[in-house]
Amino acid sequence: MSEKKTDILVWGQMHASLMQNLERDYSVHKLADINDIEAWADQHGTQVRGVVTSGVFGTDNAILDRLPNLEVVNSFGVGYDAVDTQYLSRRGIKLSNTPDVLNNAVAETAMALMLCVSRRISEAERFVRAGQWPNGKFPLGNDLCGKTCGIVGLGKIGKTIAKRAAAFEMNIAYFRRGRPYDDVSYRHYGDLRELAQDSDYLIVIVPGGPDTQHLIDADVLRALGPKSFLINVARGTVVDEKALVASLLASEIAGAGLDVFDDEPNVPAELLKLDNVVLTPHIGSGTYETRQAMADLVFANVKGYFEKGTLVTPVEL
Ligand code: 8YV
Repeated sequence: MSEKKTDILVWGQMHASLMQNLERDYSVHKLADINDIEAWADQHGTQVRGVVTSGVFGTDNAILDRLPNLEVVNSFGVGYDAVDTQYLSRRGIKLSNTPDVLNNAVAETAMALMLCVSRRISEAERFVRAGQWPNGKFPLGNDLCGKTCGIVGLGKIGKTIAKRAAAFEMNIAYFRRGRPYDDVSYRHYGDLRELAQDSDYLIVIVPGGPDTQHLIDADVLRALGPKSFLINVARGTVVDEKALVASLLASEIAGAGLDVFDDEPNVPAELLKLDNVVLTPHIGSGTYETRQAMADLVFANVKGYFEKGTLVTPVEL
């Protein structure tokens, strides 16, 4: 007789190959298909040993409370701010994420947004499509070459962005509270306002969560100034969105490239009307190659945990 498969609760629509792998080897319950969570949990809650979710879906403690034998949460994405790590730690539940495999894709998204806002690519394309080219010339943009790229959060993705921006002959600077990193020679700022003041492009790539909530506030935006741009590929929570909208409407900064928002998928209506803002729907890691690598890494973590008792990329709780 074949062994009973381990029960896993999958939080939402996941990468197709990950779902295929999970459904082949595990007994998969899909949260999206469950209408009455209480009734479902009464029947299956005690069997569930694993949860598979994403950085965007996160988890909900009220649901996790109904899974008394839960051992592990495997999350698709590097950011896990939507998971209550203190809760997991209290219950002794392990967590994995997908670091490293998405460094390049997110860095490329940051570069794309930076190029797009500096050279007004989206606006220029709208100009051509609207048939405006025969009526006159399109306004000029800004070089990246020779400008200062200020990076808020010089972690693995931040360093990948720095390398790519350096290849565009930008000057690289970064913000880190306290001491500079020993392994980089980029200019260090311990004061975020000072970095903003000296940056032509301020790229935000710190983890989300309470520690970085509204790190980019009205003061930082004012310091950035009317000739400089904000790029956010981190989390919407890191930027005070109301302050950002106000600052854009008052032309206190030159523009913004935003891949993440406070209340995704809702984007403030004011931003939709602005030509100097480029808006993308949280596509930072969204390439075929990277999403496949992320899906494979989530599955390797699930397998690693249930077959060998070890996670490939555990989050220290
Ligand atoms: C999302 C991300 O997790 O890795 C992260 O932190 O924000 C993204 O990669 C991914 O889009 C979830 O589907």
